[in-house]
Amino acid sequence: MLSEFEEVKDKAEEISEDIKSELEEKSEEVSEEVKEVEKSSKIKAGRFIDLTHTENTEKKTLKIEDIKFKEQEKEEEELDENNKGISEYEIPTTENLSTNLEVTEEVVEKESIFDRLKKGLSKTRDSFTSSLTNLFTRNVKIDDDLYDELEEILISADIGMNSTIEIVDELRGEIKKRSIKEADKIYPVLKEIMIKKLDENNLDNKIKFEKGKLTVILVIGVNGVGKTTTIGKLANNFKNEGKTVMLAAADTFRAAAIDQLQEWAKRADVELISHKEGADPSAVIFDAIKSARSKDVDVLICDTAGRLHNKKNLMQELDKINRTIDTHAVNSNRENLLVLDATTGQNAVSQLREFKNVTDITGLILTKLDGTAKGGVIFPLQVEVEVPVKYVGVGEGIDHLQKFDSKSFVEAMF
Ligand SMILES: Nc1nc2c(ncn2[C@@H]2O[C@H](COP(=O)(O)OP(=O)(O)O)[C@@H](O)[C@H]2O)c(=O)[nH]1
Ligand SMILES: [Mg+2]
Repeated sequence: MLSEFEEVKDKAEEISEDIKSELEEKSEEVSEEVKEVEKSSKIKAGRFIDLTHTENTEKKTLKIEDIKFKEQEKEEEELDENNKGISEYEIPTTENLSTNLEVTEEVVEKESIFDRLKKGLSKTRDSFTSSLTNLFTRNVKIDDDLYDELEEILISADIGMNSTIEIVDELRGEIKKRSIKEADKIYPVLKEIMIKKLDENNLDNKIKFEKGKLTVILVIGVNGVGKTTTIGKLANNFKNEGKTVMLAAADTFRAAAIDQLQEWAKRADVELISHKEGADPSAVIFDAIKSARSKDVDVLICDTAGRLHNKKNLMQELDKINRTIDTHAVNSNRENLLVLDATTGQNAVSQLREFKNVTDITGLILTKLDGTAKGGVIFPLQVEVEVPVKYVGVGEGIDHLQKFDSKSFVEAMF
């Protein structure tokens, strides 16, 4: 019995040995295969890392490739050394090179600005275009029902009652005049009319600048609309245009407001004039004007506090600030820009009316378009209250402020 057991045990060990050595052999084969695959994929893909390989393989591939690149770089350097002094070697002229670069940069820049606007308006577009497409493809006939439904869609996109009526009336006229019979042909005509509407009161939306003359921009608006953030972005924009910029921290209501503007001044790399919390805003602006004048600054941007709960208070403060600028920055270009938060929809329209009653507004900046489906509010602001939008905010970053352009705006809405 015992010997039988021993025999079985021996046999089992023998089999186990066999399996073990067979496994070892197989594993060696597989590892060879992996190495082969690795080698060929490396050759095919250069610096490409095959993610199906293990982490170790990745590191190894990178290392080998890095060495290869270093060697290549060395070779190129040596070649450069050898080429020095060879006169017939054709080098592109710096003139050609820089024009080419400018052209490419311009194209890239234009694309990215529109892409950013398009991305910023994605919420507005999503709700707006899907209902429009639905309407125009569903209704093959152009009749009163279609126009009624179109009015509803425009109003629900915050375009406002009066602007909507004006747009739809003009559309009816154009469709008749051009003898358009199919609903799906309405789309481009609607776009055209919307652009025209935005242009009516926005032909001149440039900030006034003149060489050798100071431009003073007063930025106003209720709390939280994005004044301070917008000033940071504006400073960056102007600086990129080659202008010298100074900021005045005339929102002295909270210390945090001054710190926040200081942070933006640092980010945009421009100078800031500030006093302590609670100081007279007009005194800050007075100092800033003096400093801007002595340093030949092109543009001074003044932040203000946004308390609207007491209209009389606000009016008095704005009056005093305006007088300070009028008296001490004589012969300067003036801009009073009202910042409005697009996410508040029709509320932004009431804010514009209220501010317009207490002070001169030369232009609007509509912020937070990236966070709302209410981008259509730009229509009542311009068409009904007749104040041009000069800039739009499409995000919190320093590059997220764009000059307003009706065509791009409408294109991005659709
Ligand atoms: N998403 C988004 N947020 C913005 C934009 N502009 C400002 N904000 C945010 O709005 C908040 C209030 O901004 P702030 O500049 O302090 O407003 P102020 O009280 O008017 O000075 C901040 O969190 C900003 O980051 C914008 O265009 N898009
Ligand atoms: Mg602020």
